[in-house]
This record gives sequence, C-alpha cells and structure tokens, in this order.
Amino acid sequence: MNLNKVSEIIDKRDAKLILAHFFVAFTALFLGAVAGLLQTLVRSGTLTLPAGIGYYQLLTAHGVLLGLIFTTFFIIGFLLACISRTTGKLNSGSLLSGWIGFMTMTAGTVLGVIMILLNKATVLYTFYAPLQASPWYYIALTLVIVGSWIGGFSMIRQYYLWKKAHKGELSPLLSFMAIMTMLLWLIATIGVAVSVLFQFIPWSFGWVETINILLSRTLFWYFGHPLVYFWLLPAYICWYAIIPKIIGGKIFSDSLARMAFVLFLLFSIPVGFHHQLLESGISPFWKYLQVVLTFMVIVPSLMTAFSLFATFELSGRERGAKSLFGWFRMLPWKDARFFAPMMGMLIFIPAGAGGIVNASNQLNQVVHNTLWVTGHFHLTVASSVALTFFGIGYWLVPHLTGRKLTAKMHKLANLQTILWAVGMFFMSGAMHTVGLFGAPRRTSYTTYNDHPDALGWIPYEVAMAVGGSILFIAILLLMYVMINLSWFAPKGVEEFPLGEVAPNAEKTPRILENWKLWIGITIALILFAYTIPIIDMIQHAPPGSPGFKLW
Ligand code: HEM
Ligand SMILES: [Cu+2]
Repeated sequence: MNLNKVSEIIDKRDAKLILAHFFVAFTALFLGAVAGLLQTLVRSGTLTLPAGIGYYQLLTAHGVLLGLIFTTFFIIGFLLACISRTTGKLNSGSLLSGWIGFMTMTAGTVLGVIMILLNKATVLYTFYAPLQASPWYYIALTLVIVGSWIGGFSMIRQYYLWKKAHKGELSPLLSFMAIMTMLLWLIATIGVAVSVLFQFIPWSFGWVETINILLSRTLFWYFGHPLVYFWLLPAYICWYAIIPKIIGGKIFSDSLARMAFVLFLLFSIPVGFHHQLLESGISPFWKYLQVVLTFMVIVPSLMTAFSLFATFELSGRERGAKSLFGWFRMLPWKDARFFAPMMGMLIFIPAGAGGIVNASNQLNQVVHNTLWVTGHFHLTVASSVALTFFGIGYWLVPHLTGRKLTAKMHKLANLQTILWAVGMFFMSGAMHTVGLFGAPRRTSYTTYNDHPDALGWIPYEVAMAVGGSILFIAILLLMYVMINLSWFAPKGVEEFPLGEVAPNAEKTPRILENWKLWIGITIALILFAYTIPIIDMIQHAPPGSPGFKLW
C-alpha cells in the first residue's frame, strides 16, 4: 500500500476533480437564482411569464437546481477536498471513481434539466405522486444519486486505505466528518432509490397502472429529512474544524465534534414522519414516536452551539478581551472566510427555532404548506448552509486554482454576505409572516377572486420580491468573485485552514470511531421507527392511483 505523504496543498489532479464539481454547483446556483427571482416577481403580480413558461415549471427548476444539484455537487466536491487534504492525495482508483461519479451525476443533471425545460417534469423537486413526470426525469434523478454513491465510494475507499496504513491511529477529524456525512447520505438515499426504481419508473413507463402514494411519500421523507442534514453537516465541518483556524483559535474538543456527528447520524433518519404529520394513513403513535426522535436532534445542535461559542470566546480572550462579551468584537469580522459562515451561524439561531415550530404536531397545523415553511428553509439551507458554502468557496477555490483571495475580493465577498443577509431578512421575514396569515406556498399570482385575505397578502409578496431582487444582486456579486478566484486573481498560495485541537482537550475515546457500532444502532433505530408503519401501508393500502399531469 502506497499512500502519499499529506501535503498542505491539495494535489493538482484532485483539485481538478473538486473544481469540476464546483463548476456545476455554481452554474446551477446561478440558473436557480434566476428562477428564484422570477418566482418572486410572478407571485407579487409584477411579471407574467413569457413564452408559455409555467410557474410550476419554473419552481421545479428552482427546487431541483438549488435544493438538489447545487448542494450535492458542492458537498461532494468539498468532502473530496477534506479527504484529499487530510489523508493524502487520492490514489488512482479513487480518483477514477471520483470522475466516474462526477460524470454520472452531470449526465443526470443535464437530462433532468432538459426534461424540465421540455415541460415534461413539472412535478416540483419533491416529485409527489400522483403527479407523473416523464420516466426520463426519474431516470435522471437516479443517475444523480448513483453518481453520488460512486463519488462516496471514492472517499470511503480512501479512508479505508488510510486506516489500513495507520493501524490503531485516530483518523483525521476532517476525514471522519466527511465519511460520516457520506454515510448518512448513503443510508438516506436508499429510501428514495427504492421508491424511484420500484415505484416511479415502472409506473411512469406504464408497466404498472397505479402507485401506492402513501408509501412513495414515506420513502421520500425517509430520505428528505436526512437530506437536510446532508446539507448541514458540511457546514458543521467548516464551523467545527475550519473556522477555529481562521480566527486563530483551537478546536474546542475533538471528541465533542465527533460525538455530535455520530448523534446526527443516529437521529436524522428515523424521523421523516414529521413531514407527514397531516398525512392520513399513519397512526398517531408512530408520528408521535418520530417527533420525539426528531427533538433528540436538539442535543447535538446545542452541543455544536456550545462548542463553537467556546472556541470564539477562548480565542477572543487570548487576544486580550476582558469584558463579558468583549471577545465578540475581537473576532475577525473583515475576513470573508470568517464573516460569511459566521453570518450563517447567527442566522441558524432563528432558523432552528422555526424548525422546532414545524416539527411540533400542534404548531405544524398552523404553518403546514404555507409560505412560513418556505421562509424557514430559506434561512436554513439557503442562508446558514449557502453562506457557509460561499465562505468555503472564498478560500477553497483559490487554494485549488493556485491563486490569492485579494483584499478587494474580501471586500466584495463581505458585501455579498451583507446583501444576502439583508435580502433574506426581507424575503424570508415576509414569507414567515404572511405564512402565519395563511398564504400558501407553491402558488402563482392570484387574488382568489379578490378575497380580502388574499389581497392582504400582496404587500408581503412585494416585500418578497424586494428581498429576492437584493438576493439576485448578491448572486451576481458572488459569481464575479468566484470567476475572479477561478481565472483572474493573482497567482499565489491560499491556505486550506485546518483547525487544531486545543492542547488541553481530553483524549478522544476510541468508541467514536467504531463504525460498525454506529451503523448498527442507526439501522436498529430505522427499523424500529419504520417497520410496522410501512408494513401497514402495504397491507392496508387503498387502491393505488393512476398518474396525473396537471400542467
Ligand atoms: C436568489 C435567491 C433566491 C430567491 C429569490 C428564492 C426564491 C424562492 C421563492 C419565491 C420560492 C417559493 C415559491 C413558491 O412556493 O411559490 C422558493 C422556493 C424554494 N427555494 Fe428558493 N430562492 C432563492 C435561493 C434559494 C437557495 C440558495 C436555495 C437552496 C440552496 C433555495 C431553495 C428553494 C427550494 C428547495 C424551494 C422549494 C421549491 C418547492 O416548493 O418545490 N432557494 N425560492
Ligand atoms: Cu425534517
């Protein structure tokens, strides 16, 4: 076994693979943002879509390009970077499977986008049955998922080889976190893969007449909730293990960081029913159980908050901060690599509070399917996660292209963060508020025959459009910075900031690296939460549904 020495700069061939992922991610981000801007303009009555483009077609493009494509490509690129930086350059087999995974995902993306553009897949990114798209759309989604598995295989293989060459050693924190994130993805995507392969594809080809709707939605949400943790964990990698280095501090505790990731694996999968609280056909007991398991995730979330703020305070105090909150001002606010993710973390505080509302059975009745929900995930994924990914891009892209993040780019990047926060304040704030007044999500412009309630929603829709326009300007700025960092910034070396653990931290217990144990408990929890309800759904299934095409 010949593993290369770990170098501080990611190998050139690995860099190419990672940059390829980022290229697709940022292209999808740009196209998705165009759709987002148009949505806010349509909903507020400012614009009518030309050329027969449907509102739902646009919304499908937005959800798929941003929720699925931007995130997945960015994350796989970033995790590959974490692995390559900490376990040494990918060996040729891992590199090859990395490229095969990338090509497969890209082929799926192109096919999916073509189907959406042809108006053959206007089923939104959740593709709920009985809406029926062209089979090629489901095949496209399958390719994206299978491609991501192949990419994940690269990482797991690399990690395994490292472990074999370093018998008895603790694996590097970043590689542990990357593998944990990928493992969560592998276990979660099995649900959606089963549903697409055994339900949607045969049904959309017409091989079978009907589909079991409840089962398909349950398999979707078995995947859909951990999906949000697949978005979040890479951001946590940055917060736990990269930010400490940027602010000149230390990682508060290696064990605590690993423990949090283990708990996220355990408690993010057996909880999908909290998206189906208003779905008939699932007994209240199982919904209750899954809601309880949902709330368990508060434990690792608060552990994370505690650990991060401990790092901030310790580093501020080391630099001479005396008063209770003096350390807060000592943080490097002008450093774009810090400011963007930090803004993401701060936004995560109200975002997480909103999530508790969504998952609570009674409060869910008020906000279900309203714009509140859309407001919620524009704070979580579209702000906390997206801003952190932008912040990672500011150093990782130049690190990979051999360029420097100049002072001017720092300024533009900070301006982008501010614009994003302000735009989101308007857009998401208006969504949350008008959602409480009952305005539904996923609707085009309408006044419901001039109903007074619906007329009262319009000013909020206008506020959403103002916010959306600011966000779009922020996206243009981001593109400018990323293009600069890719091709035009001065040549040089931009550091990959890799945090170190505080010297007086406790030694990490070995049990945290016991993969068999954690996978075993995860599977046990999943079986516990899902087996009986799924048997019920199959045994007592109502007649299945034919496909509908409502667009
Ligand atoms: C320029 C910035 C953005 C704008 C203006 C924008 C605007 C919107 C609007 C107005 C909706 C709701 C439409 C409706 O329910 O009728 C929406 C939905 C959505 N957005 Fe965004 N958004 C932006 C950025 C993002 C980002 C960065 C992400 C994810 C990373 C994202 C993910 C989503 C998702 C998943 C939906 C749900 C689609 C559905 O209901 O099927 N958005 N967006
Ligand atoms: Cu959820």
